[in-house]
Amino acid sequence: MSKQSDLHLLAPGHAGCPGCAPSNLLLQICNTLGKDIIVVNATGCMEITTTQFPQSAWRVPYIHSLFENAPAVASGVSAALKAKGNNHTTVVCIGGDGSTYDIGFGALSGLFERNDDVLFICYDNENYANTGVQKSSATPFGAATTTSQVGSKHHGKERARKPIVEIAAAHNIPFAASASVAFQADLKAKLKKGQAMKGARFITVHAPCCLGAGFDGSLSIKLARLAVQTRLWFLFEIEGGKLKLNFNPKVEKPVQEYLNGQKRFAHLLPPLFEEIQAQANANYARLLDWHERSVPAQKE
Ligand SMILES: Cc1ncc(C[n+]2csc(CCOP(=O)(O)OP(=O)(O)O)c2C)c(N)n1
Repeated sequence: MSKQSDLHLLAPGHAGCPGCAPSNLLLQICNTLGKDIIVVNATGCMEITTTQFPQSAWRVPYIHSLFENAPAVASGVSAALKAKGNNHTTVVCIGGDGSTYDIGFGALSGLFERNDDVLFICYDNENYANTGVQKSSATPFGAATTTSQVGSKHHGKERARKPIVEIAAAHNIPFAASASVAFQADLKAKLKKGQAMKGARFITVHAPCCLGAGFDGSLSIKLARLAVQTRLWFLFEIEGGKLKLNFNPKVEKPVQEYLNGQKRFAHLLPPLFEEIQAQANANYARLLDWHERSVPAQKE
């Protein structure tokens, strides 16, 4: 009889850190989308840790490509499937936030503009983990990385993260969404919905990096959940210009509950906590307002 792990489409034994949230996410992606997919993966931890020659953890067809062209390779695979008359296989392009927000963004924007038939998923671990934890444009305000240092004049990253879901949606693609590795039912629903649609679909998933953020891997899911509860990450989807908040963090939970558990925020003092809380509340107000204008019947 086969073991439970034999049924997983991402095999155990890859080289992700113990408790790695992005690795957990890959497993959820593969098991939710099923066997009829082709994965195109940009460089990054999720490529390095799953494909150490001569082994591979992938039990689905898999292509690694560069940051600059992974979305273009996915578009090409999609065009080839169409030419062969295959309209059932889902082309899934996976990249980290460095790949998605920064290094591969030009090709991704092109994919969106052409509305190519690809489900793009970003594992947002909020840094360039694979090269030693440099900041990306998804790194949150105030976080220390090797390129957003802390000293007498600097207090970590000086700018807020890019609103990548809104930037994706501004390309007028059919589906752009934000999910979290800790909210599995919501994530699964978004993956299934994205898979069932045609055209360019985008989902970014918060999957905090225990190595880069400085916390014990056993806390990955707890911290990912706290990010959503403290308004530092949101679960929402945008379709046809309308936004739906999938989880409403109505009761304000102090941002410190999330920040305190992580070394990258250990230097923060009260004025910066207040600034981060103000940013969190402003983002919540902005998204809630968009939600209420989009879905009036759901207004409470
Ligand atoms: C064009 C280019 N720039 C930089 C690199 C070096 N590099 C390799 S992995 C990596 C980090 C990528 O970060 P991200 O996409 O967030 O994935 P993660 O490592 O966090 O999994 C970088 C900068 C590269 N390989 N190619």
